[in-house]
Order: sequence, then C-alpha cells, then structure tokens
Amino acid sequence: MTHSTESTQEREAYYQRLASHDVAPLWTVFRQLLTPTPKPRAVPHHWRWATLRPLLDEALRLVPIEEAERRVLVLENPRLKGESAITSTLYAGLQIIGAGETARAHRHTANALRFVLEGEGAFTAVNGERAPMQRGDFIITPVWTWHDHGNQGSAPVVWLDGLDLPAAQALAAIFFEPFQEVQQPPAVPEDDSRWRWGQGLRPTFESAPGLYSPIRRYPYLIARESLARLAATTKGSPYDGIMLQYMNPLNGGPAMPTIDAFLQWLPPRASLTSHRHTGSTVYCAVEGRGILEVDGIEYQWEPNDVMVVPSWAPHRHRNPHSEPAILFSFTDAPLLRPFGLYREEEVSG
Ligand code: GTQ
Repeated sequence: MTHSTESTQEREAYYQRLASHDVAPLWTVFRQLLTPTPKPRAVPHHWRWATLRPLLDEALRLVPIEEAERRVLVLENPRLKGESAITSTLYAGLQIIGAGETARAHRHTANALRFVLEGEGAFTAVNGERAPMQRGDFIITPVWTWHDHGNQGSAPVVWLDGLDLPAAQALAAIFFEPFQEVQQPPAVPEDDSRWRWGQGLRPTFESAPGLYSPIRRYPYLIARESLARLAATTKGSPYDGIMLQYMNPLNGGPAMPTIDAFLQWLPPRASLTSHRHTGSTVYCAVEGRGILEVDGIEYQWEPNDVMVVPSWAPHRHRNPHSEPAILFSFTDAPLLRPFGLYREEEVSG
C-alpha cells in the first residue's frame, strides 16, 4: 500500500509540530540507533612520529610553558575534529617539556597516563611523589590526584598522554583545580609507591587507595625484561602475542578504573590472528617495526608512531622483520566490562 501525497505532507507537518514541542518520532531514527553491531564515530588512523616530532619542536619554540597549561599536540580523530578526542571515549596527545621547564601543578577528575617517548631528566609528581621519567616508563595520574611535570635535564622530554577525558565529559563529571603553587613540594622519596606496593610485598601498617593502583610508575626496564623472558618460552595470545597488563596489584585489575594499559611483544616473523572487540584502543610503537591491519587497511608503524583502533574494528598484528617488535597500548575496556558491554570475537579471513 502506498501513501497519498496528502498523507506524506500531513506527516511532514506533524513532524515539524513535534519538533516545536521538543519531541521526535522514534520510528524515523530507530535503525540508526539500534544498529546490529557498533558503529563508532571514530575511524582508524595512524600518526607518524616523523611528522609530529618537528611540530612539537615548533610548539616548544612558539609557546612559552607559562601560556600553556600543558604544551600538548592533541591527536584528533579525523572524524572528531575539534572535539579533542581520539575516540568518543579516549583522549591522546603528545606533550613536550623543555629543559628547565615546569608544567604547573593541577588536578582533574579525568584519569591520565603517561608513556615516555624521548629525553632524560624529567619527572611527574603525583600527590607529592616524584616519578622519574625514562623512555618507555608508564606513569599514572589517576582521578583527582595532584600532578605536575618538571624537566631537570638539558634537552626536551616528550611523552604520550592518554586520558578518559571524552568519557568523563560525556558523563558531565569534569572537575578541575589548579594547585596553589606552581610545583608540589616533594612529600615522600622518589618512586616511594613502587617500593611500598610494587614488589609483591604489602606494607601491613597502611591502606592503599581503593580506586586505582597504588603504584605511580611502572619502569620500562622491568616490563621489557619480563616480555623478553616470556618470549623465550611462549607464543602468548593468538591475537596479541606476548602481552602484559600494567596491573593494580591490589585486585589484579587495570591500573586505573577507566583505562587498561599494556605492553606487548610481537616475535620476529609473527603473523597474528584477526579479532575485534568493543572498546577502543590506542597503540604507541616502542621498538622495532610492524604492521597493524585495521578494517583491511595496513598501517606500517615505526617507533613512537601512534595508531587508533575504534570499537569493533577487525584488526591484526604482524611483524615481518627479524627483530622483535614492541607496542604500548591503552583501552577503555574497563568502562564496558561492568555493564555487560564487552564483547570479543575472532575474525576469520
Ligand atoms: O599533563 O596534566 O594531554 O591535564 C591533557 C590534560 C595532559 C597533564 C594532557 C592534562 C595533561
């Protein structure tokens, strides 16, 4: 049965009247809302270090740290321009801090991680504890913890920032507060939390923060050594190779409530199996070279390149070279799991 022109016109007029009352007909959008599978707004993308590194030097030259709360180039998803987002839940950026500079102390409700890419002599101070920053170190500044960065070295230091900012924004739960001074005075010895909580030992006389890992810094040296030793005896996961989680030692879960982070090793000549899962992932290459195939597109990566895999996009890892390849990654999967929204499946072909 076809509808008369008259009834079509009547409907249009009705829809317009509905809009004027701030209501809308569900039946015109139902299929866009309830898609059979996730349709993320974010697209896969690859940012090359070779392109971005010179742009960071320009930021260093052009923008004094006093004028920028943080000197960061935000990695914006090409489909989310202007939203300061790499996916609809995650934020990523490259931060540069010059020799002698301080990125002033503040706190916010967005959880943040740092993965150090270049330079020596910087630190991140978290609630009065300084964590030295060396290449490959993973450092957390969880929800509402005070943090500032300083560079006591003689050259710039660069790291990857990962935050749950878009998710916190969507939940309308962003709070921000500047510290009363530029820098937090050290309240405990350097790396204190690692000696208290990071050695498989627990101080019996104190309690740890409940929401996130009590460890501030996970050194690259240790994570890499663990990977290398595991690689000698195991192939690891068919999808991820040998992968280690930056674990909250108190509960075996992710280091922060909203973001899980990993270091993974792709053995020489590895060609892993394709899979997909809900939750989005940001990868940062650390050592070697490899290929990340996402939705049938090959991204050939080199150290310090950043790539993003949106929710449900089929992806697979390859390392066609004779050296091992190492990737850092973080994901918003912890935001999905408690609500039954995490799904994962192999993709054949
Ligand atoms: O270093 O505290 O990339 O507050 C974005 C927001 C870094 C930081 C970012 C921040 C920071």
